[in-house]
Amino acid sequence: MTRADELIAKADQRDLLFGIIGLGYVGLPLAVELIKAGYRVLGFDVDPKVVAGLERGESHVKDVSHEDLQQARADDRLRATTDMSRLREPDVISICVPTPLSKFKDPDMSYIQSAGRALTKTLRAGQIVILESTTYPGTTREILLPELESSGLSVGTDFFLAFSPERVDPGNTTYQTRNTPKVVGGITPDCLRVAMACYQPAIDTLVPVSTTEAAELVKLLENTFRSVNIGLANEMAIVCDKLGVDVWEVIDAAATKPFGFMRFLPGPGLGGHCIPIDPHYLAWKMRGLNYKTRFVDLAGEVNTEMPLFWIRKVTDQLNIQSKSVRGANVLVLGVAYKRDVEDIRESPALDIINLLEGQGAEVRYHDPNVPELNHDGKVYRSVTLTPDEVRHADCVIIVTDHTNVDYDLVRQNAKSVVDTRNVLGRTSSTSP
Ligand code: SAJ
Repeated sequence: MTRADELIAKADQRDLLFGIIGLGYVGLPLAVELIKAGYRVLGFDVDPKVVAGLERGESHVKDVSHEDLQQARADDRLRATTDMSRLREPDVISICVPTPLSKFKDPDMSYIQSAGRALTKTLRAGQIVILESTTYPGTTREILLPELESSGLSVGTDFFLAFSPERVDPGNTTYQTRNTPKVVGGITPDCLRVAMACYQPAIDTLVPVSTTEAAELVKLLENTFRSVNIGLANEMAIVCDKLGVDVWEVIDAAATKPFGFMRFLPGPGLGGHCIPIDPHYLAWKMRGLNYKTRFVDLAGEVNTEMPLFWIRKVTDQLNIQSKSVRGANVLVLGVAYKRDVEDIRESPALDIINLLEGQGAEVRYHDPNVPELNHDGKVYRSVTLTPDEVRHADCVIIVTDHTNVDYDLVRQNAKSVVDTRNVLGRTSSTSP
């Protein structure tokens, strides 16, 4: 029996110990799903607070309830550690670490590289390593493979290596880890076979592709698709503004086309830790091959420009009141990067606050999901949304269309409103 067959047989018997490096919004939901499928999981994280919390049965990930965690920890099937020397124990290791951008918008591969180095120290025959972090095409083959083979073991015979992009949409109650189809690509055919067998009990639909590069590109295509289409919607907002046409009416009417159209909406810009980041991984890789990914770059430019577009609208509203931006009171309504999340990473609200303060405005914010904001070394606290607070503002700019905000209170009391999400245009009630 080959090592691949041995691992597949163990997966079939659920007699595998699954290791997960990185117990965040991707790793922890995956751990819970694997345990529900009958596996045991040993989680690895560099943050002792995360490990201690999990050992106490406390979830730090919104999509994983304490009950889920308690259940997973029953009969000791979920353990967590910071001790990377224990990476020899698991038969399968999924790497779910961050892949941010450096300040020069280049891929920051440091998390993947340190996971690779830790794995090389403990790699043993009969293990499979699966990278899940979003990254540029070629990472698995060019970065991880040589690192792991520096152990002296050979891929496809001693150990196995695959790429399977995470597709977690935080807060999505319809699509979660088990029922979101999972793309898998292996360095060798046996790597693919083993990876599929390991995931199969925990994931409803697996989508094999021919190489790890194909799997890496699938994820980048998915998120670049969103960035480019959101960029088009934002450009339409600028076009309609110049033509004096209501862009929301135009998009709503276009969306009645039952085929060949997909609705995207203009907004304050692009936030989150996926969509503004992932396309830059592709652009960076292609620059190295002397190809300029013009669509990707242009969408990024249009999306990045949107905070400035909306600030001009604030200036227009203040002008109507014969007020300059300098010394004006502006209330920013919503700072999270999208509706009903508490995440502020890459949020365009941060750019809007910078631009307003840069022109001398007095800025306050209200966001029921973000009670405190640490930004550029300054601490802001969310103000309570009251008629007086709204009346105190010379202009209210709606940046995030949370459903738990009383927009009627804004409609009735604001001197002026800049509505980047067309919340007031969409609703007469209190939520979009
Ligand atoms: N946005 C717009 N207009 C739109 C849609 C989004 O301005 O029409 C803005 C949002 O406000 C946000 C940013 O773009 O600031 C990104 O929004 P998103 O809806 O793409 O949400 P994300 O960043 O949470 O993206 C995640 C991604 N999931 C993964 O990477 C696994 C993405 O692939 C999903 O398609 C997306 O969730 C989703 O569909 O909700």
